[in-house]
Amino acid sequence: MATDFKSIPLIDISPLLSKSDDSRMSEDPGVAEVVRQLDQACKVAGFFYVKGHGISDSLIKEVRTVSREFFGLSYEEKLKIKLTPARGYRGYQSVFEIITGGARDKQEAIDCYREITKGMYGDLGRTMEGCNMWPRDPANMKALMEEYVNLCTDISRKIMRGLALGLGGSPNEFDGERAGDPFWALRIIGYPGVSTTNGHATSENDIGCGAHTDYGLLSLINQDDDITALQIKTLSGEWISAPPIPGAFVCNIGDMLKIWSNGLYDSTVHRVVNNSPKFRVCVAYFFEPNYDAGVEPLDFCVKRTGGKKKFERAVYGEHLVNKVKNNFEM
Ligand SMILES: O=C(O)CCC(=O)C(=O)O
Ligand SMILES: [Fe+2]
Repeated sequence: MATDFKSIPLIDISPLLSKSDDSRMSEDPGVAEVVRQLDQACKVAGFFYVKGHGISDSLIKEVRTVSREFFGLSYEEKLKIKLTPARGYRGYQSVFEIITGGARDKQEAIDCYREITKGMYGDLGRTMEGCNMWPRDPANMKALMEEYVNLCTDISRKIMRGLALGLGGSPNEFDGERAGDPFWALRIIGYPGVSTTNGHATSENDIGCGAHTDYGLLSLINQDDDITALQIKTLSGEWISAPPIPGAFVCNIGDMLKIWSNGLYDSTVHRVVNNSPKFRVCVAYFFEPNYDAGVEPLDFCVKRTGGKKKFERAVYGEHLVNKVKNNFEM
């Protein structure tokens, strides 16, 4: 559970990344310090910034620039890659088509997921089967985003090793059947500014993304450098802003890590309100469990939390499908 934190810690993860393929990583003092900071951040806020992640500033910016170019296309052009259930809920949705917690969001977005071929997960996978939808223009968008996803997956896997150590497990706790083949998601999001309407009347304090927790394990948020719009809820109900730190990701933990850790780490509620006149771009990468992973409190986490499982077992793919089916107005 998030406490009454006042700011979000910034963590340099470079010592962790350089050692995370070493089976004796936990003995390294640099790794131990990163683990201590990650653990503290997850217990206090459920949110942290990371720097020293190795993705270049220029790639981070280009990902947003190309996204902005896409959102600048005509509505007709964007609709050519429209999200539909038949396409496995992959593709573009326009402003106010996306629903969080029952209310419409002032955002447009392209949703992508790890691709699932027909029959790969049987009935469990059917809803999400499909290929990602990329526009003809900008021509480099597909290749750029695929490169970006690979890099984010690699960093996330390594941060998860740090979190596994923080929880008191072995570094490889989330490899293999749990999240060795992560069902990652990428949401490329545009939030219209106040009165830049895209055909809709909009006003101040319109919610860009309603209050929610993320579904999976770890999210990496790449947000515009010049607009503060992401807000995080503290225990007493106060909203704290997560202003952009150029070159750094905002990271937060999701519902599945809450279950696996038996609540040692919680998924913190957050929302987005773009009260600037400018159009805000955010590219959010989500590192998730394997699609068919069964998620239940890990034994060593149960021991550390009084010996009782606080959460029921969930199957990640079921949890996701449940959420996705309620998120769109089709
Ligand atoms: O736009 C942002 O900063 C965050 C978006 C978000 O929380 C989400 O898509 O889950
Ligand atoms: Fe989120």
